[in-house]
Amino acid sequence: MSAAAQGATAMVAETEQELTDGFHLVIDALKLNGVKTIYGVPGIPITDFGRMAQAEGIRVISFRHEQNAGNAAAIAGYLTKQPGICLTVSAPGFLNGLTALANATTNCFPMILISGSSEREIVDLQQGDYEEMDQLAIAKPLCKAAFRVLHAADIGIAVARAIRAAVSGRPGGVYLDLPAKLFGQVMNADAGAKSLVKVIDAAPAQIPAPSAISRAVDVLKNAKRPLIIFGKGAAYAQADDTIRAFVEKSGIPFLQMSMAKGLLPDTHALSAGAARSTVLKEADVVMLVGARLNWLLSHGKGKTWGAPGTQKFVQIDIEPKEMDSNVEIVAPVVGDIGSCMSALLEALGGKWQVPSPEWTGAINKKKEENIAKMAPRLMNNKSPMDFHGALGALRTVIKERPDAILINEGANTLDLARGVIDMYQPRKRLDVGTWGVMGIGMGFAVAAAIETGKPVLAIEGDSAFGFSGMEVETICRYDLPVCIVIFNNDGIYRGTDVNGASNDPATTVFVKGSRYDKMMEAFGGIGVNVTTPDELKRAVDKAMDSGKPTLINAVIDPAAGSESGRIGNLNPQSALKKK
Ligand code: ADP
Ligand code: TPW
Ligand code: MG
Repeated sequence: MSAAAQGATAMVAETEQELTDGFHLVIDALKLNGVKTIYGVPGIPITDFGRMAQAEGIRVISFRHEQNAGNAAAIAGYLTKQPGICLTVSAPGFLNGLTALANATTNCFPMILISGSSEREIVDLQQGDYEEMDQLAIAKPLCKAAFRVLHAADIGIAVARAIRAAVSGRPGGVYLDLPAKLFGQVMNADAGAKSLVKVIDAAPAQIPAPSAISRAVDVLKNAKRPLIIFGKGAAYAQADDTIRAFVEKSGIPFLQMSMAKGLLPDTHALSAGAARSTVLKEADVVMLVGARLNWLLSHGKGKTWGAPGTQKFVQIDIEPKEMDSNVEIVAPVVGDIGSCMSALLEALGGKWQVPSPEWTGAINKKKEENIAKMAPRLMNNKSPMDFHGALGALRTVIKERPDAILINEGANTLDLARGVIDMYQPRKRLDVGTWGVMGIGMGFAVAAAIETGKPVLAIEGDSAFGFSGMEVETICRYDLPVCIVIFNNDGIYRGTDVNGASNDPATTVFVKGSRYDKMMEAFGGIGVNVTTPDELKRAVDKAMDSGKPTLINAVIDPAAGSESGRIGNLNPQSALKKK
């Protein structure tokens, strides 16, 4: 056959075959890998993508700002161990989503940020395209992996790589760059279907070395005053039963980092939460389980801890580079927490020696003292409320509704709620995490409601809420069972600052007597203003019984908080004062 005849045959074949395009290949690749929900904001070039995904049965949750969509995807990843998907437009939308991607990576939450991007040829020659930006280059240092797809035939492989990168090893954020042209590329539908990859065993178990296990057991066995610290990695791992069995069999007291609270009930007999400073100072062996020795644990040294050389650290983590990051780890155990804790549990065997009664006795005494000291503060019914009075009411709410998801951000509102509100079930407390970032509130609330179907209680500082507050419309639009309580103290930390230099307000204060509840009413949700703990409790109960979107403006004494909550010592000024 002549070349011309061959060409003609090919053309006939082409017109007869079924075609697919970039849009559908991305949707099919996500569906094939179990993606049920996409969080995003529409616009060029992904508006049709959202519509088509919706038509293909994926739930597409549209937000008012990409950062909130990104935070929603990130926490969906944390809750489900599947990468949460965030979808944005190019340049500015991408950048809005990037903060959430970086935050997800920092917190070890698996997520994939998918952004449309402009014409490569124009972007690379910097000729001024619509929303021009070299997004791939910008995303790279802020996530675990970043990929760009130029050919429709590569979409299947790209999505597979993105999923593996997000969930395997230490989980984190992945960026997937999809140029506008890709969506419109067509190819043979059969070949397209064959190009898709269903990822097998995306996060393979990582079994610890037997020698590492016996080394750790030796150290634990010889401890007089052992302590376990669980971090959010342990909660993420979903090895709840194994973890509980290990704690109860070993009898070792434990602390739970903020988002690990509830992995075991905070009221568990071995919880040393109410004796935190005592156990950190006095333990002779500390086993970290999915918790980094970062600033949240004073880097494992200094006055929070015992004298240098008096404490040994065992660490369980999936990331080998985490070992010795701040202090020497005498028994590193690298592997996934489920596998490591099972191996440790098995190795305990009969040769285990329960911590001395002096150690557990001393902890219990301290716990009782601290709990007794706190009790009257939590029962005060002052109006305007102080933090403790209001939190006393919310503490009871969670006790009565342990399966509700609690979201928490702010300064005083965060630090005090973390201490006061006991958690009873794993992965029920979601908060500002490793960076202490404000703005996670409404994104987390939306995803928590959607991914779990459980009622959500978001306890928000008035400043913290402002970072994502517009999403109350999203909560109303999707009619989600979210109850937001704003701790309204007229500002950041306190509402009492005065600017002595001009007529401008002080930098930390807001409009006095604001009524955030009216924001909710504007979108058809329920708004309530409360001034006493009793009113607060009643309003929250009603909201959670009804499942209706509700915002409660809880009036807090503007003078009740302290600067930076519990971390005022990190202010540069406080170092100057000390000198
Ligand atoms: P926290 O802030 O609660 O102290 P961090 O975020 O500092 O917790 O630490 C979480 C740690 O858990 C990270 O070092 C991460 O590598 C680790 N991690 C996450 N998932 C797993 C897992 N499945 N198995 C083992 N380690 C994990
Ligand atoms: C993205 C700095 C830490 S806490 C906080 C800010 C602005 C708000 C505290 O006020 P709030 O709480 O929420 O009213 P309360 O109860 O003490 O009055 N920008 C980002 N992240 C952080 N952490 C900040 C700024 C900050
Ligand atoms: Mg405030």
